[in-house]
Amino acid sequence: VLRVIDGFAQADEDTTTVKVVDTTPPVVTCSVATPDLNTTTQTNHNLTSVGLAATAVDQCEGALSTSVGVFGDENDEEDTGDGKYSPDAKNVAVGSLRLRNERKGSGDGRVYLIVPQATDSRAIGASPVVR
Ligand SMILES: [Ca+2]
Ligand SMILES: [Ca+2]
Ligand SMILES: [Ca+2]
Repeated sequence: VLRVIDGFAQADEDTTTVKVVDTTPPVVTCSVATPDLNTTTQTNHNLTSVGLAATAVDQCEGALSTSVGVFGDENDEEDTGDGKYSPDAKNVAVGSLRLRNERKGSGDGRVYLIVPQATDSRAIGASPVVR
């Protein structure tokens, strides 16, 4: 009900429809417990849990589920110098993500890019970045 009151305190009522348009993307926050695999173990080609945590909250829709994308700056299929190990990312999801602890012997070190993403019903995504 829409109530209108004029300057003489006379009121009238009518019904109206208020349309709520969600233009705010969900807010995604994330962290990794083990940002540097080298400090915990040698580059032994093991898949190591990095302790990825991420939450997504939308103003209109509340908590949303978060999907995860992983990218590396070295070719997964390439021989690192002492063998070929693939895939370099397993259990790709919040909480369970494991990354292969390796680097190309002749390279400058490997950097993984982890991109958690959440999308609300208006398909607005958010993608912060953790390395
Ligand atoms: Ca939204
Ligand atoms: Ca590999
Ligand atoms: Ca590199």
